[in-house]
Formats: sequence, structure tokens, C-alpha cells
Amino acid sequence: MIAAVAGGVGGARMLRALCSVVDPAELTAVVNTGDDVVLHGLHVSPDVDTVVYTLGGAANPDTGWGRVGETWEAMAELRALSGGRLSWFNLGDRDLGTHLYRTARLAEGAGLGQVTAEIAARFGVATRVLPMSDDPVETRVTLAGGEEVGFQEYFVGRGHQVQVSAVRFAGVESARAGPGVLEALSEADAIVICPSNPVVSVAPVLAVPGVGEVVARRRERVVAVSPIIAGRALKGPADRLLAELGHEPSVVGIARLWSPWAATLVVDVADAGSAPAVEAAGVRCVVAPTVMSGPEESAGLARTVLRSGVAA
Ligand code: FO1
Repeated sequence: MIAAVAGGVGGARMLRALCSVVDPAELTAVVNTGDDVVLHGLHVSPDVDTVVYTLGGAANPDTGWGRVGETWEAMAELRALSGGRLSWFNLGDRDLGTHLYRTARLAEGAGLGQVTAEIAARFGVATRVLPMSDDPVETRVTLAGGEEVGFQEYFVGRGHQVQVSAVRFAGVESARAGPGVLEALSEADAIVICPSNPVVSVAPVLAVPGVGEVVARRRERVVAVSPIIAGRALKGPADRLLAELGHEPSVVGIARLWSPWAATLVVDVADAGSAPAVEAAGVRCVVAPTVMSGPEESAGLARTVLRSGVAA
């Protein structure tokens, strides 16, 4: 059994790669819910949905989030009605079905983990997709001017083009790990920290009481994949966020960040020269191609990751 900690698009692609080399039913994904947002009265779980759609072969390949073959009739109507005020976050027609279902089931008293299992079953996903918590945890971002906004307001509303001075996970102190999360992490032969945004995708999962502790306890079996290659994030604002929050936006910064939790860090061949500095941070460094540009490259990375974690 393999467990993985994942955020949205980068995490989902790592999970899909792992599924190409192990039985998908042997994989459990623990997914960030700090990005969750209530919009138009609907509970949207972007990272959970991105993982489910990706593993179910239903994700939009261009964006990585949302559904393939999506239509946008409801959004167009909402845009026309509100003059654009209420349509800043794009919810496609098919995607809306997911949010309607989730919201209805939560109102009926089901937990987020249970509802996620139901949605995953509809997409034929054999991997267990576990939200990090059934309890509300909200990633809040303080902008350089002092204003605090919700994560999606920063990420989508402001296009993550604004400077950030702090990030916090509101509610995390009293959140309980989701059903099955601690067991999966405790029993896994290897734990993979996916190349998701460290600050806003992986950190909230590790901040859930008990989760960070069990990952740290299993450190020898934990393999992280660097989301930073040659100082840059392939997608999204991870490099800028790291720098703005006082971390080095490099594989060495990632090694320092993950050293309490991960014994091994996989870095891209472009960062081979940083291997000694990664090891000086107390983390075993594995150098391999990490860009998941196609199925073969993705499978190659997954094999490297599993070899590094299971053999530890
Ligand atoms: N990302 C965007 O950049 N713009 C959007 O309008 C947008 C809508 C959206 C709807 C549903 C969903 O599941 C994800 C969506 N995302 C959108 C992606 C999301 O904001 C980010 O991928 C994550 O929260 C960061 O991991």
C-alpha cells in the first residue's frame, strides 16, 4: 500500500503517474481541502475534484482542473445577470453537477470523505481519495498591503499576481484527520509527498493535528518530489510564494522545508549540482527527470519515487 499527500494539478498528475506503475487500488491519496470554497451556496473542493477527475480520466487536459468537454452555459448566464461580479470563479456545467451533489449530501449529514468516495465511484476511480479532514479548514492569505483574503480570491480572483506576506490555515487546530487518513499513512509501505505547492497545498495537510506527526514518524519511508526545478515552479506561484514567505525557492529550500517529514527528496536532473546542498539539509537526494511531459516520463518518475521510498 502506498500513500500520497497531494494538492491540485501537480499532485493529481503524480498520482496518475503512480497509478500507471502500481495497482490504483493499492494507492491512497490524502488531499488538501484548504482551497475549498463556498460559492453560490455550493461547496467546491478544487483539489479533491482535480484528483478525482484526473484519476477518472475526466479532467480538462489544458487547465488540469475542471472537466474535459465542459460547457459553460450556467456561467454565461451568471455573468450576464451579475455583470461579471459573480462569475470570477469558473464553474462549468458538468462540474456544477459535482458541486450540487456534494452540497446536497453534506446538507443530508454525510461527511466530506464519504461524499468524495461516492463521487470517486461515479468516475470509476479505484484509488482511495481521502480529504485531509471532514472539518472546515480555510487557507487564508495576507497580501503585502495587509488585507487578508481567502485562497481562491488570491489564486483566481487576483490571478496570484499580488505579493503575499503570510498564509494561515484557519480552523486547522481543531480539525480532525479525515476518516482513514491516519490509518493509511501509518500502514503505507511508502509515503509520497507530491510535487504540489509546498506552502498552500502540502503544508495544510501536514498541519492537520496527527497528520504531520504520523508522517514525521514514518520519515524513513517518505519520499518528496520537488515542485521546484532550477528555481522555478512548472505551474503556479510556488516559487514566488516560497520567496515571499522567506524560504529559498530552490531544491535546497524544499529540502530544508521537508526535512522533518521526508528522508528522501527527488530533484530534477537540472538541479543535479545542488545534490550536496540538499544532502547537507539532512535529506537523501535522488536525481532523476521529474517533468511529467508524457506517460513514459511520468511512469519513469513514479518508478524512481517508489524505488526510493519502498527500498528505504
Ligand atoms: N483556476 C483558475 O485559475 N481559474 C478558475 O476559474 C478556476 C475554477 C475552478 C473551478 C473548479 C475547480 O475544481 C478548480 C478551479 N480552478 C480554477 C483551479 C483551482 O483554483 C486551483 O487549481 C486550486 O485551488 C489550486 O490547487
